[in-house]
Amino acid sequence: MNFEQVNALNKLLSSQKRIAIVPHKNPDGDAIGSTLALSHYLSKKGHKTHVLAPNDFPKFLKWMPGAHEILNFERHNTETKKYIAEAELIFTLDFNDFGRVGQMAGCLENASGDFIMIDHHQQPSDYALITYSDVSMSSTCEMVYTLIDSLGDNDLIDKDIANCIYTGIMTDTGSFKFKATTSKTHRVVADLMDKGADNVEIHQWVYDTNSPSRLHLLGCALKNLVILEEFNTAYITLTQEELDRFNYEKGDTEGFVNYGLTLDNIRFAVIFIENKEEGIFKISFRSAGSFSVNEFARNHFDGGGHINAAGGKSERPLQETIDFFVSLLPQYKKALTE
Ligand SMILES: [Mn+2]
Repeated sequence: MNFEQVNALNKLLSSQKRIAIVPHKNPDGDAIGSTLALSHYLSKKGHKTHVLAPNDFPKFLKWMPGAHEILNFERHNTETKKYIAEAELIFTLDFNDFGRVGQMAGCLENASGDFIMIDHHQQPSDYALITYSDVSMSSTCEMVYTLIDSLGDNDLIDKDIANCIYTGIMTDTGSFKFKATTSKTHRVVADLMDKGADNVEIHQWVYDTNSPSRLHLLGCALKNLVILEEFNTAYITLTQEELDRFNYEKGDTEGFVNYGLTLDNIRFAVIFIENKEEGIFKISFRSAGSFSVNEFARNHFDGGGHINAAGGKSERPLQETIDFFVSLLPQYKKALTE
């Protein structure tokens, strides 16, 4: 955060405010962790806050302090709309475009409160009074830590806030191994541990609570893995029928895409997951090195994200989607194999 932003934010927060805090649709550990951490912090400062999510989030994040008070637009539609309409400040976290909140977009577009964006994705839209955007950050959670610290409130970070922030940093960095993990990230994490973050337990609560059917679904996904050696690329498909067969629950496919990258020489990993209800294939892209999956997703699959992690979608049937995807690879051969 720069000096002007800190000043502007301090001014906005100098009197008690009614504050809405919004993560992106299908919120992950960073989205839930950052919104809850910010909510706990702002309510400690005397504000009235609420986290309002576009839809539900995975079970493995429900242990987080405050998770059960989150309202979701799909299930608590009237309450959510009302709260956002009446909010004086609206923080949007871990996304930078109203296209990322699904059906909730209209609600945000019509809101009269001032927006504050905190986000680490590329190419932020211009909707906020304060845009705190930093693509070099490991996670939005690390940015929330930095924000609290910049406002001179490091002492207000308690165990609950530390646990929320730790979770988002851990999940967004692949447990501290992705490129955006800096020495500063580790210093932040060290401070969070000093403040009581349950580092060992958080890892277990998030990663070691698999159901047998999720592991079987993973088995199915790995069986479907296709390797395109020529392009150092691997992709996985999962159809709705397969998801149903293994009692798919929200969050079950989290992380599956990364298995492709664990193969020697594979630099580009993709997973295509059918969503019959929406009539689309949701796609996750991951890369190792300088190949930008953000650009790839933006250019061809109506999506975006970061250099090494992005998402997108396809409205074509599976085989057409795959054929189209494979047809794109020759033009990227140099970037994928050099
Ligand atoms: Mn994030």
